[in-house]
Amino acid sequence: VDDPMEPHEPRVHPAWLPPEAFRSLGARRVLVHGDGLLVDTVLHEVSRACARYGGRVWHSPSWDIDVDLVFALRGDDEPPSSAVRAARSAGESALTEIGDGGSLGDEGFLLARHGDVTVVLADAPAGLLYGLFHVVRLCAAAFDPERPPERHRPALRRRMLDHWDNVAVHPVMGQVERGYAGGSIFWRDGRPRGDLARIREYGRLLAASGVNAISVNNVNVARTEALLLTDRLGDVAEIADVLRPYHIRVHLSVTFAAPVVLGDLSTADPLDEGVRAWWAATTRTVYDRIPDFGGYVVKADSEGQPGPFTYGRDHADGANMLAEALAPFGGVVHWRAFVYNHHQDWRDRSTDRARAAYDHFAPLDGRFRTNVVVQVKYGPVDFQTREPVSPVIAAMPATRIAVELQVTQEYTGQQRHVCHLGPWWSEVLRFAPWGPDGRTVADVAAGESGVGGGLVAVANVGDDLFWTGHPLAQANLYTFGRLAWDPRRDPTAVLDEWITLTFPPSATADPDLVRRTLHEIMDDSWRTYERYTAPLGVGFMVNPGDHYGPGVDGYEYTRWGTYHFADRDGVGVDRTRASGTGFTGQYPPYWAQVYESLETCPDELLLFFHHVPYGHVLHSGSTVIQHIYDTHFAGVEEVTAMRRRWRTLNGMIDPAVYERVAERLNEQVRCAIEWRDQINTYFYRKSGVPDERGRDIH
Ligand code: BDP
Repeated sequence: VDDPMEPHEPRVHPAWLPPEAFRSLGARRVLVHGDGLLVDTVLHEVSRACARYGGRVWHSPSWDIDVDLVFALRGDDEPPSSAVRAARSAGESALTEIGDGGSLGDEGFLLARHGDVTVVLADAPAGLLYGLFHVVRLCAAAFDPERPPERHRPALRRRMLDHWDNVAVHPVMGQVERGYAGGSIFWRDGRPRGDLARIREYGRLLAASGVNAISVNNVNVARTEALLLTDRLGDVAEIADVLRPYHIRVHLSVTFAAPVVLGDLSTADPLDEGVRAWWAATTRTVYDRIPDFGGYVVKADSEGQPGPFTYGRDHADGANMLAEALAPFGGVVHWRAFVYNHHQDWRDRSTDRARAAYDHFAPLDGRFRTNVVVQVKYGPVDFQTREPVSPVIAAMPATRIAVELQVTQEYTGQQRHVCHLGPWWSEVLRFAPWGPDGRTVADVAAGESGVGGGLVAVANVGDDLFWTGHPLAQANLYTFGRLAWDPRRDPTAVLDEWITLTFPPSATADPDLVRRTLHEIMDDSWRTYERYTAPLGVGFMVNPGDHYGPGVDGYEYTRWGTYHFADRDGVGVDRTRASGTGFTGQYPPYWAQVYESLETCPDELLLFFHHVPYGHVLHSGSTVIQHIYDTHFAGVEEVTAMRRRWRTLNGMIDPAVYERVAERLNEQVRCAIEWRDQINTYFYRKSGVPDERGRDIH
């Protein structure tokens, strides 16, 4: 309990990086050369593994020793130990061999073998930390004499998680908005939760997946949360102190109305001198307390949050004012592009929520300061299971863009369903908005010469015993970090890493069975989820409010937007230029054309872009209505198979994990059947077209 490095709550089940994951470091002789907070973290991690598995560690020794593993910073100093000198010079030649003698960057590292020694070399301490976790991931392979040298650098500079955690319990949203893993690990009932060991453990998990920034409160900022910026800043500083040893910078969601709410000013007008001075002074105080503070996250003029519109100003005016306050300290504003009219008249067919972010933001390109990041949800609507990529991502070449994903499974089964999102995110990140040979979404997030806005995701962690409610939902968190580090990674390979780290072979009775079974259950689980829920990209057929379970017409006649337009003849939203809302015209020409035409629009997005008759024949050869029936039956069968497979792991893994997943799979089967029956029945009744295979639909 006294050692903050030891998970002190036996009630918390390990996520990735249980102690067994460090077994390959056992019985090794390790040398760490370098100084500073992050180097201390490396030392501490290695010492802990050595204490458990019988190795030894030296910190910058001044004598010669034989070692198996060296962590060293590059530098001009003459280290007394020949082991360090040898490691450095071997590292330099390896870099030349790779064809890149240049910089490893702030966070990159080199892994190379030199004789019997494994060398991790970095320009900066963070590189050593990431190098350590890489060695752990590789297990014995890191010590393979034949292993060729490898250089690793993150593709994206900022890899960030946004916690939608409320400090006080919100009457509707609870402690964590869209949280499916219990309460917040940061806050409880209006105060800090005070469990710093847990936060530190969380930081460690995040660092091992590559995350380097975190925002600690909800984007919907109520008064208690607003106070984090001023009166309660100490609470934020405490979190920052705990996460700093894992190279994680803390950001804060702030309310645009802060000068009024907290500062007793009569206005929050971004062009008002008094308001600017208030933000400048407040921000200075923040940096006095937290020198490496990351910056602000802002949801403005969106779903009822205050913003610059009140004063006749636009998003650029608002964002630039905050950016000006942060600039002297190197901070950034993440200004969210999630802006749309949530008071629509559903009878008015000319409004289209999908258009809104582009209509608001694209005209502002070029007006944002360089430390503004416009944070864009991956799709034009709202974190659905399937959407096209947001056209905003390609529309603002002169703006730093961050792409926002949702790790918390609001619309993808709420951590009661297995839904591994890696393949979906990978599709989004590899999507090339200007056409197949052009730059990808990941390239935009990386930016020219690395100054892009990065990748952000809404977090899925809470104070739950398994961190994420569904133990298998941890894989989404891990995968997010790894794809943010390298968006070209194969998501199945990333999942494989997570499986090995979470269920280390040494800790399971039959590691091959565990691995194979988890792949069978998880690899395609996002597509399975898609099959039994809303069809062909139409989205949003969920229960209003909590967004769980089928609610086919749940939103159809509400002010939040209209999503499927099903009638007796057909279904789907006409978003074409020719006859619909014109949304397709927001894409660069290649995709504008592909989506505009029924001939070329991909099946999985058909109903997002087109309103078609039920008998419309898809590229797959099936009609729309038959596709709906078939996929819904198939989805339920796949979920039933998942449950059957999971049962073969009984006795092979931690019984508590086994039971929790087993219980949730029962719910997933129940809910998938409910989805299947409601969707199939709804469309059968609307269309009157029977299932050509004569299955049971009423
Ligand atoms: C929606 C959520 C809502 C969030 C909003 C957002 O339902 O709780 O506040 O996104 O991103 O999907 O701000």
